[in-house]
Amino acid sequence: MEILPGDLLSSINSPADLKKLSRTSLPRVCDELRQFIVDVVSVHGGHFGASLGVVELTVALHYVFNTPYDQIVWDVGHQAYGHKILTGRRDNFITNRKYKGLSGFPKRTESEYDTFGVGHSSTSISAALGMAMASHYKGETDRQHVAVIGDGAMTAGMAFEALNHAGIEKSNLLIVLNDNCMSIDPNVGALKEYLTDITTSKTYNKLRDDFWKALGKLPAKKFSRNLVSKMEAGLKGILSASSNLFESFNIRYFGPIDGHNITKLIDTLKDLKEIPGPKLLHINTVKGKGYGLAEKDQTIWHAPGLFDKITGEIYKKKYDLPQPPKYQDVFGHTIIELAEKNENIMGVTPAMPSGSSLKFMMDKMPHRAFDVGICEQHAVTLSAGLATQGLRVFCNIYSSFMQRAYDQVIHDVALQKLPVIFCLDRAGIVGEDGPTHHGAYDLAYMRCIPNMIVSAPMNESELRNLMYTAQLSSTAQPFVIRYPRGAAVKAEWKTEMKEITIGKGRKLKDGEGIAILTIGHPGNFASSAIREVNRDDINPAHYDMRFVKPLDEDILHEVFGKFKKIITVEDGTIKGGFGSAILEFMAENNYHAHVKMLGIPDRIVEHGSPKQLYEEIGIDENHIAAVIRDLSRINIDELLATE
Ligand SMILES: Cc1ncc(C[n+]2csc(CCOP(=O)(O)OP(=O)(O)O)c2C)c(N)n1
Repeated sequence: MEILPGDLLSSINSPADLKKLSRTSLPRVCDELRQFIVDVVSVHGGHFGASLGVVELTVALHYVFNTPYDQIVWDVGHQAYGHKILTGRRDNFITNRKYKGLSGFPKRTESEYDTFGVGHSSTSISAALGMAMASHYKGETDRQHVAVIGDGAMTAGMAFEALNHAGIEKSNLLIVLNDNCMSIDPNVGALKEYLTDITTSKTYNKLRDDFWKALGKLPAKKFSRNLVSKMEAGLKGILSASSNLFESFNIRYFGPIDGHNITKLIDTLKDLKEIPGPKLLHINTVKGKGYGLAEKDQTIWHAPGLFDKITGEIYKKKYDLPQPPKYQDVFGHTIIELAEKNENIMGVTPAMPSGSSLKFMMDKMPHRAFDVGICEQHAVTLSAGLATQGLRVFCNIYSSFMQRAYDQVIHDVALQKLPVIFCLDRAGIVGEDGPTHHGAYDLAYMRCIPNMIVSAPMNESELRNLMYTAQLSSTAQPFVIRYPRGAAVKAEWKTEMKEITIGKGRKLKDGEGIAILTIGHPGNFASSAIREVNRDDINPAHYDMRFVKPLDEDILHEVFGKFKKIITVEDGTIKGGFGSAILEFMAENNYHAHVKMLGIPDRIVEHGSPKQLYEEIGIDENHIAAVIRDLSRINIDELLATE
């Protein structure tokens, strides 16, 4: 079905076209843009509510600023669909997040309007400040730099590090704080309360309106630093002590204004363009604006999947037989089961209660499970602090977001050998979110840390057993359990939990000629491949290693003693990952075998469906089967003689 943009939107191929339109036609542009996002996302998928919420802001920014000379940095970038559509990518937008299509996030190689690659949150102020300082240094005093950051992303330490610096720089930086009171789940923390206070303070809002009225009476040229400072001083003097966090960073605070009032936005942005130096505009918006259901249930409509745009029915595949649960749900239910028996258990998530399913425990045991905001570093050190007091914390962080807390993992947890349990969700290939979100590196970056146990379950009962083992008081070490996005393996997931000996793998199948060593969920791809090649009388052995650290040396001595052809399979980076660990073992023990390593190659893997990407990198069933067949034909003695 062809999706046609409205008349005005179809005439906009770049911001220059947008600027040709009269101000009075902009509300219609906003309507058409919103409709186009609804039309495309309902059929092709993607993030939803966030882009709807910034339609007016997007139009206003491109109308007022001279993009791409003026630079806009979108934080996270999941809200930048309108920006993509207005900047020459409208007709291609149906390829958004698809294999070889547009990225779901701004990306420098995709467009000159995408000033900075994003996906992980809270980088926009630092990046825009860097750009602004570069312009200042080069004497480009007319150049503007805008960071658009949500109230959720604002909770991260990195955003505050950037504010702290921005306040002493003279460069042209405008921070637009898009306050919709939501992260993916409802935003949390004192900052949220603070922003709500400002927004609802009657005294403040009256003063602010008077201030803006006064500004409106002045010709634009008169907006000298001095004049505005004087006027602000009057305003600030009357404000309560709690009301100017940003001012205390030496950043001028403006707002809050209605982020859906396009006229007001344009007037305000125009005014702010005339004011040099760092400043922050606080706007209030509604996530999902214009699509009733998305306004109402903002978490579900953050990224709802495909839906019927008329009825709002979110399509769910229907099956006759019960289906395997998601790994995240197995985690979410299992932690409650464990916590019911072990009163020391706590749960921590940095802003992903729904995504990690820790929400189940937060609802049931609100004093023992916490969302701490988009603050991975804090989440890790907080867990370490709790662990010093004898508590067993399951700190659930997406694998790629954990990259941000690497120092905390080493410095605060591993060095002190604190028994924090890291559940790394979305490990491996995540699919449509692409390279910023693939959990490619965790096996490599965790296994090089002393004191760390690093494991990956091949299915849901293994996940439960690992979780059970990790919380036992005899396990007095940091413990990583990494598992992928999406469905586990068996519908009957609620198996009785059993202790697993740490560092012990499983021989799934004996065989001849070739041994396949796997870690985690891709073991299932290998099992299917083995069934496939069995038809040709090829009979490889299969070991699910379970642990990358410590490695099961008994199994490995058996394998290297018996087999000269070995295949390793992982859904992590080959360099430094599981396969590398096997090679290290081989070298350290003077074995000599041909080892073929399958996993994520040493290049950036782009976005696409997990199936497409597994095929591309060659860890899908068919490719593993092909590698087994190839290897089975090789004369190993000749090969090893040449290696
Ligand atoms: C470092 C990091 N942690 C977590 C996420 C997951 N994430 C994506 S969007 C989002 C919420 C962002 O909220 P906000 O900045 O307020 O934007 P909104 O979606 O409300 O427009 C989160 C937690 C992320 N992208 N990066």
